[in-house]
Amino acid sequence: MSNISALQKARYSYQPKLPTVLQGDINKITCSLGDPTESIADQDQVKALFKNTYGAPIVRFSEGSNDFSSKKINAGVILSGGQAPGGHNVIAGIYDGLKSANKDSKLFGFLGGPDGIINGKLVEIDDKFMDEYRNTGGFDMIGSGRTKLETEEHFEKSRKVCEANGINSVIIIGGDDSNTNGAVLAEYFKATNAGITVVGAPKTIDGDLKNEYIETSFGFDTATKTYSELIGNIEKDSNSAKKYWHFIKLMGRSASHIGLECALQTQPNICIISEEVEQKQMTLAQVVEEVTDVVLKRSARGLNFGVALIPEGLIEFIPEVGKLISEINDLLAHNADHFASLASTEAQKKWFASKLSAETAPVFTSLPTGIQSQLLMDRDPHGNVQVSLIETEKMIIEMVGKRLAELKSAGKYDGKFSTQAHFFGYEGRCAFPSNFDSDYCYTLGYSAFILMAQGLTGYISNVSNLHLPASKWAAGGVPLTMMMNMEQRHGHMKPVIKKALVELDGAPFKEFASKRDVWAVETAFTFPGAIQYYGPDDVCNMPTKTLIAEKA
Ligand code: FBP
Repeated sequence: MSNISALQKARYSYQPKLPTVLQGDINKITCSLGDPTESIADQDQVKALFKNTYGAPIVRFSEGSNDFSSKKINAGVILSGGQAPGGHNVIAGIYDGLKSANKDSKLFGFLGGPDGIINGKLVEIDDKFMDEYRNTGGFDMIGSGRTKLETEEHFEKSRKVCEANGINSVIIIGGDDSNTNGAVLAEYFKATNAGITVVGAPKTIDGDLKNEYIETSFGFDTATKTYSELIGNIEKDSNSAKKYWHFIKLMGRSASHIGLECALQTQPNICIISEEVEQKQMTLAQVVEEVTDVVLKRSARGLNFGVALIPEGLIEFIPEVGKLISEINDLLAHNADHFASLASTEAQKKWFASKLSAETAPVFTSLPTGIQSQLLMDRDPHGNVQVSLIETEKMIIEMVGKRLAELKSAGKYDGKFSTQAHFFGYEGRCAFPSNFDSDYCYTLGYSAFILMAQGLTGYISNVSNLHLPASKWAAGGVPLTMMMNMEQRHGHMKPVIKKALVELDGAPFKEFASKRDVWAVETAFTFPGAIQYYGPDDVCNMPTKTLIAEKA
């Protein structure tokens, strides 16, 4: 029996839409170069670190001519970090561009993420292999990984692997950290005359790799539509049974873009935005009080049910908990062996409680014990707390429940608070890419090929005007150094691509803020339903509400 679904079969033959400028003969495209560029901040320091790649111009594609057909390019592609719908289509776009320019060019896939280029694990991609993954979700075609490609040893090993396989271009499909590393690798290859170029593509469901030039990272569209379908279904259930408060934690690591987009799509009673919590310097008790207040107001109307969205990264944005986490990080970094030698979680917690400052120790002890343990778990390879493993939704439920119990015994509340906790994250990362992500990713890949065929390095593939139909999109490349500033990482100042958090004066947040008080007390749920791949444009080809609001 075949393991290919009817939808998968149908999606194999979906032809992603390209902007008009990329629709014709690939040998009739020209790269127009703009003026030299600067980094967004800390220009002198960034320039000093990227002596060979700093200041490159923005590139736009237009009709013209090129010599791509005379070039034999061997490229290697890496999928880096968490899965995001559309990654396979970036590879398809690179593959089709490369083969249509010159049939003798080759595309290799590095296996298992950055480890593949470091350890020489790669596979050549041919028509048959590629066709099995067109328009499908997941990163299973070549796998992904979270190894940080950042040391000179990594770069040297990568150079040798590329040389041994005749690879002269590397494409890194990743988020802000992976593209930062891509920029450093590009600089290294240029400084050492390795003759290998590096181009990036903006990936992450979190939506936090965006700026003036990158309108959205790929995967955000499909992931938020998937979560919104699920949230809408839960809202329908909640409003049918009228007996549960559903607390839904949503992925997105630090930024609350996913929560905000899902709130705009589903109009829940509560959606906490971490960036607002931080800006208002709210304590955990205040966050709990705000949630409790909505529960009380609905209860007063006889509505003992509702839906609350909680961003995955919330706890890091509550200033007092953020301080606690950074103290824990420091203690872990400097006492790793001692920490590991402690026999039980209880002993570890006790040790921490005795080492924390007078300011953060009470915050630690006030947290539910489960959360205390989760805060001490292993960090990811980038040193981040693994927020996907911290059950913030259960913490809020527990603390709101406690507060309501106090109010009940004081005779100030007589409602019911029955709860369900959910976490939506992994459900959305490998969904079949929406038409938007299928088209966007294919265009990103096709553009990445053009950048490398042009011999450009240290660039990220760039597609803009994404609120318009695909035919009207503009495509080109933006130098990675342009998006950089200096930030403190692990005690050292490092050049990094600036992460985009939710802007509280931005149009999507303002739209949400203008409506949330009504959504809080009334039952104004909306039900987006499943992603549609075939049908009218307004059903199957709409970008996110975030993108539409930002471009309005
Ligand atoms: P990227 O930044 O690599 O795209 O990954 C994002 C993400 O999905 C976050 O939303 C989430 O916190 C994290 O990955 C989960 O990581 P893991 O896959 O290692 O559990």
